[in-house]
Amino acid sequence: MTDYSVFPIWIVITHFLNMLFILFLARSGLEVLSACPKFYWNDHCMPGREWLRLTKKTFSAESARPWSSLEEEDSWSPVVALPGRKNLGIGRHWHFMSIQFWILTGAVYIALLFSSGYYRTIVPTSWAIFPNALRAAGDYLQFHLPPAQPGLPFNAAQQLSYFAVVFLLAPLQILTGAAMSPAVIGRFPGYARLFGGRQRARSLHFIGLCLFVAFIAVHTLMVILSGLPELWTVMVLGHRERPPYTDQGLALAIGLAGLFGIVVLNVVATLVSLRYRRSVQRFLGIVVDPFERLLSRVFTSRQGYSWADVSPYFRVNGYPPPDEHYRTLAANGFAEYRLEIAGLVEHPLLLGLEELRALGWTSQIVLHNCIQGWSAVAQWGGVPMAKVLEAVKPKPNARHIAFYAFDDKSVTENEGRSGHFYGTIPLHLALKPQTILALEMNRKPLPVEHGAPVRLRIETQLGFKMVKWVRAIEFVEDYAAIGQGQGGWREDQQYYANAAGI
Ligand SMILES: Nc1nc2c(c(=O)[nH]1)N[C@H]1C(S)=C(S)[C@@H](COP(=O)(O)O)O[C@H]1N2
Ligand SMILES: [Mo]
Repeated sequence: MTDYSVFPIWIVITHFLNMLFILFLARSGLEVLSACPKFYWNDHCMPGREWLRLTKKTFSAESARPWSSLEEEDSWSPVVALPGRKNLGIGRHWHFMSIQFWILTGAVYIALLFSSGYYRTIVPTSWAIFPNALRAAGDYLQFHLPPAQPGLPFNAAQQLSYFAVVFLLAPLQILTGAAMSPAVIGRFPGYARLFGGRQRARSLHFIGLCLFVAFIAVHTLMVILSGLPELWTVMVLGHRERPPYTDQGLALAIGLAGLFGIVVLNVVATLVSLRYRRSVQRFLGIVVDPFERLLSRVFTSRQGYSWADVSPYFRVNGYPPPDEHYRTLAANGFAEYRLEIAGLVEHPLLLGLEELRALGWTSQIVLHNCIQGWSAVAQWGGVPMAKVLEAVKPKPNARHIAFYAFDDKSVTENEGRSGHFYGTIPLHLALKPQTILALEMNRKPLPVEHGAPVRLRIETQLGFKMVKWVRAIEFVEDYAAIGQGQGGWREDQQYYANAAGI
C-alpha cells in the first residue's frame, strides 16, 4: 500500500515552482493594478463609484478640468510590484509569462496527482469531510493539533482547504483572468456575463489574490506551529523522518537555498526589468507574443450591446492634439481634413470625410477595454476597414497597416517621451467586421477628445491599439522602420506588447 505521508519528488518540485510563479504572478498583478488601482462592480467604471480604491488620487466625471486616464496611474514600490514605478507594459509581460508556466506546473501536478493515487490526500471522498473539518477547526481554536485522517497525511480541515485552493481558487483565478481579455470576451460576450461582467471579474480576480495571500499566511503559520523541523523535511525531501533526524540539516540547507533562490530571482527580475526595459519586453515577448497574436488572429468580435448598455461616462486617454493645424481643422468642422491612404496599395487615396463615408457604413455598440483596467460601453459608427481595403487594394507584400495620428505626445504626455502617436495592425485584423474607422460616437460626430474626425476601432483589442485623430494610413511590409520599431507608440515608449488581445 502507498504510504501517503511521504511525498514523491514531483510534489516537492511542483510545490516549489508553485511558490515561485505565484509570487511572480502576485507581484506583476500588483503592477498591473497600480495602473488603475480602483475596483468597480459594473463595466461603466463611473469615476467615484469604485467599491475599493487603493490610491489617493481621485478624478470626477464632472471635473471642469479635462483629465486623461493615464494620470490615474500610480507608481508602486518595486518591493511589492514587479517591476514597480509605473511599468504596466513590463508588468504585464511578467504576468503573462508566469501564468503560462504556472498553468503548466499545475497541469503536471494534477496529472501526476491522479495517475499516482495521491489525489486521495486532497480530494475528499465522503461528505463526512465537512463535519470532520469543523471538528478539526474546533481543535485548532483550542490550540490542539487535530490528528491526521486514517491513512492520510492531513486532517479534514487541511484536506478541505488544500482541495479548495487547488480545485476552486486556482481555476477561479484563471477563469476571471480570461474574462478580462478583450479578445475572449469580444468573441464570447456571454462568458464575461457569467461573472457579472468584466469589472466584476476583475474585482473577483483581486479578491482571489487576497484569498491566496490569506491561505499562504495561514498555511505557513500552521506548518510552523505543527512541527517545523519534521514538516520542513517532508516539504523539502519528501520523507517523514523519525528520530534521530539525521536528514534535518540537509533539508534545512536545501530548503533555505530554494527560498533564497526565489528571493534572488525576484530581485534580479525586478532590477533587470527597471534597467533594461526593451530587452525584457523582447525576451518575455518570446513567450507572450505568440499567445497574444494567436488570440488576436482567431477571435472575431461578436459584440452587440443595446442602447441601454451605453455608459453614461467614457474616460479619455490621451489629450487632443494642441497644435495650430489641428485646431484650425477642428474649428472648421474638419471641412479641410483629408485622410491620406497610401503605401503598398494599387490605388492610393486622399479622402475628405464625405468621400470616406461613401465607402460604406456600419455601427456597433461595444465594450472598450483600456490596458490600464477600466472599460466603458459606447456606440461607434463609421467605415469598415474592409471597405477601405477594397478601395485601395493592398499589394501582395503589404502585411501591416500603420495609422498616424495628429497628437505630438512629447507635448501632450510629457513624461520624457517623444514623437507623434501611431499604431500598426496586421492586415488580417483590418478585415474583421468590427474593425472600423469611426466617425461617430453615440450617433454624434466624434468629439475632439475621443478622436475627431476619425479614429480606429478594433473590438478584440485593448484601447491603445485604436488610434485617435488619424491623419494618415500607410500599408507597409514591416513596421520595424517606423518609430522605435515595436509597432506602435505605446509599444515603443511604454513597452506594451504589440498584439493586444489580453
Ligand atoms: N492618437 C492617439 N490615439 C490613442 C491614444 C492617444 O494617446 N493618442 N490613446 C489610446 C488609449 S491608451 C486608449 S485607452 C484609447 C482611449 O480612447 P478614448 O480617449 O476615446 O477613451 O485611445 C487610444 N488611442
Ligand atoms: Mo489605454
